[in-house]
Amino acid sequence: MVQKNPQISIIVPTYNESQNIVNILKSIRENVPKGISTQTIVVDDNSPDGTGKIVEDYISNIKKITENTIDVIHRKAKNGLSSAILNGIQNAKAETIVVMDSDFSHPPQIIPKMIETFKQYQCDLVVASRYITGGNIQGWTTKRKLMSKIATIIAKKGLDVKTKDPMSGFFAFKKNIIQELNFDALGYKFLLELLVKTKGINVKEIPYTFENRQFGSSKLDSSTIIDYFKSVWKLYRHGKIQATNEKRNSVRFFSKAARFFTVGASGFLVNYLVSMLFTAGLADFWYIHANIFGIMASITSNFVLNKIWTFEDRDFSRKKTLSQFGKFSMFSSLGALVQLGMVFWLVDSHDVSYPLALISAIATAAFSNFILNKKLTFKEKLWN
Ligand SMILES: Nc1nc2c(ncn2[C@@H]2O[C@H](COP(=O)(O)OP(=O)(O)O)[C@@H](O)[C@H]2O)c(=O)[nH]1
Ligand SMILES: [Mg+2]
Repeated sequence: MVQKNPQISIIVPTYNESQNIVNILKSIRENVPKGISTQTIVVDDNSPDGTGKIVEDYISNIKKITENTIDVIHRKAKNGLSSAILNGIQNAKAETIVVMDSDFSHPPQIIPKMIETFKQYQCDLVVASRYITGGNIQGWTTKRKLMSKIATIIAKKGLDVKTKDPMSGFFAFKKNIIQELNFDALGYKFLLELLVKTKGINVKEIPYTFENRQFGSSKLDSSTIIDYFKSVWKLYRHGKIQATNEKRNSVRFFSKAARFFTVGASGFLVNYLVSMLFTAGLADFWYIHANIFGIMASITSNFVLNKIWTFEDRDFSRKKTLSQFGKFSMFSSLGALVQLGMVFWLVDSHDVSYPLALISAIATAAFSNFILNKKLTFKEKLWN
């Protein structure tokens, strides 16, 4: 007989949850509406307190109900909550996946409401939310509440996430929305990565009260917090890259050219200020010497701004940066020569007025400098 896939897969990651796991499995079973088939997947990271074994024993002792199965994934070591969730997802057979903690902070009574919400709103993702009307947190210290709030604000502002509780660990989604996505699964916050990496999905939040655990202890520690910042940074970069990829090549080309010219203009100012400073301010240099400092300062500031802003290259490893700076300075000097030569040639042999000759020469030198630096200094393709 061919086994039909369950309707819902429920992923329950555990690390040292020996006092909670059996009760939560029972409670999940009791709360899922009758007639809905489930696959509960416990993902245990070789808990020293024997959680994995407890689940195995529980599975072999309970009466088998084919509509409600329990699987357990034993991982070798504590590899983090997000990656445990991802592992669970990879083993989920159902189209609808619920993710929840095993310590009763996420009340299983909400699961039927999640199922109802999918039906009612035809949505792709249901988030059980602490931060919408009707939602609440009980039993957390003020410090922990504050940490959660700050992390939420960082996520919402920094990553432009609209969901009110993007840090929720209690959510459900349709499997098809994660097709073709690659997850870093770093740290604690799988939902946040899901929200950032999916596009145009229909998200619905439903309120619930998070209650701090009665048994066992929290696994959140300083490394979790560091992982959080790492993952926000990664997701931020991800968003940036996506946004640039979406723009048409021509738009990107000209916006970079515009940045390059803006930097060039700022170089004039740096050049002027530094030259003045060395003749009249800091020191009393001969004006030609002062101007050499001015030129050097402007080439350096132009280089740094173009590297960081125009070409968005944040790799400051010493060898690479020095070689880029060498090329950049060379092209800048070359540009100056081209400019001089062209002005001379236009004014002298073609009777072009000096202002017009100067503008054409500056434009030509700046544009060729842009092309040379794009291709050879920052090693970008010309047209993207
Ligand atoms: N498999 C696995 N589960 C984890 C890991 N870290 C936390 N968990 C589980 O994830 C859930 C939430 O963790 P918890 O310590 O309660 O975090 P808190 O509620 O934010 O204090 C619990 O069910 C934990 O057992 C991990 O590294 N691996
Ligand atoms: Mg907890």
